[in-house]
Amino acid sequence: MRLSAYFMPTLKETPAEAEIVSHRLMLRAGMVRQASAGIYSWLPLGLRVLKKIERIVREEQDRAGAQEVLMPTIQSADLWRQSGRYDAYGPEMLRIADRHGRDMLYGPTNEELITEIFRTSVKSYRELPRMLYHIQWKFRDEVRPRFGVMRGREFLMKDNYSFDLDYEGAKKSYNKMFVSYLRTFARLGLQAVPMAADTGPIGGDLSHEFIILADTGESEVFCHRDFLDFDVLGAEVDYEADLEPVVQAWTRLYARTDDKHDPAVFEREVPADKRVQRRGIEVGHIFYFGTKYSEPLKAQVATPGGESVAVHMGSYGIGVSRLVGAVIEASHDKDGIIWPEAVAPFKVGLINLKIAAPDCNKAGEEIYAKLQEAGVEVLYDDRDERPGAKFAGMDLIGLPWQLVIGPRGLDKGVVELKRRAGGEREELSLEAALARLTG
Ligand code: 5CA
Repeated sequence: MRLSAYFMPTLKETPAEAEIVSHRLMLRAGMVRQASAGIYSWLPLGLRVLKKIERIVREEQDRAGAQEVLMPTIQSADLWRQSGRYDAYGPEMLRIADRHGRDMLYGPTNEELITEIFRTSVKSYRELPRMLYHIQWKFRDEVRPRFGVMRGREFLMKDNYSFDLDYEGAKKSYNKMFVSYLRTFARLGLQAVPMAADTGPIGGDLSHEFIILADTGESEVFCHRDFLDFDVLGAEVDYEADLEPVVQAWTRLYARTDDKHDPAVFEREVPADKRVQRRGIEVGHIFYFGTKYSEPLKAQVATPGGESVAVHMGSYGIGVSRLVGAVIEASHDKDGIIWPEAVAPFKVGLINLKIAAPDCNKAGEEIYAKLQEAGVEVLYDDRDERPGAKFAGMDLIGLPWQLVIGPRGLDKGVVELKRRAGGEREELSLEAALARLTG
């Protein structure tokens, strides 16, 4: 993509309304525009990141054996009346009437609808287990939408729902999601800590929030260092195997947010050299809720003995749009965003310092073409602008690599390669630079 033709309306000034760094940087980098409170339009640069996150989330759901569906944003109120949540949900739910005066709503979540789909389709234990997920926009009329896409009113969520014959089965599904979440966040370049969460009236110990660590995160996190040292992606995962020992190994380690942190327990359970205190952001939530929806909505299957029983369910959410902000909170510096390679909108920013000079122009076009041929996602700054503005702009949007072509380097036969994350610069031949970026 040529920057001269790219729709990326960056801002020079820091927008006054943005309270946190990710919100400021997303606005300044031209990733999103606020449409109304807590509701955003995604511009090309932001949308590329959202799509990359979505793709990784999808791949890991598929890998764990979940199947993708797509449910609508608008739902009928009827099912929510049956589950009892139409009244319970309160003013967070956006209620709409259609032209016939029928009560509709913009879905804040999809337990009811997926349970209905399941109820009318599955009759026997033989068809279990099942995990069905979708990636869809939700609406929650939050009292105080803030922090940009981190707490929006309209936001993109991956929600998965598991269906099993009994608690033991549901626990297996839960464990699969637990492990797949660790993999998902690691692939996004994030450090995630699973944190036991309230299960409410259902009880049990099957609810975890996944908190990613970011110095600017909303909540204080206390945890065991082993959470951070474990190489999640290095470990082979067999989703058909018994994952209970893996999940046990993680859940017995201490991890609490400040509201549940007990210093005495922390000191008793975690050796001094393993104690970590950081800040974090909730990006995922997994939850076993048994027959809470299958009972009232009558989602039953026949057991091997011929008896009819309500299925045991769980739901598993990831805040896909929140993650865009969360990644920035976890990875930025004073100059701008530092994208982990897996979610970067482009891998390379190609900076041409002197577009007007014929040799620079020729070299720029050549490198741009070669990178594209090699399938490298590259944003080519081919504008006639001051070098300072080009460098600052590239640092702001945070692409992992910057490749700089200038007249002085070309005379010596070299280009400069800069890694955004550490700031290291290296002069090398064009061939060597290409080999590095395409390798
Ligand atoms: N149905 C269950 C899980 S499938 C559910 O809705 N869980 S949740 O309420 O915890 O939401 C799942 C995830 O969505 C959260 O972990 C968070 O990452 C994201 N999320 C929730 N509310 C918002 C919001 N207002 N803005 C952005 N992301 C949100």
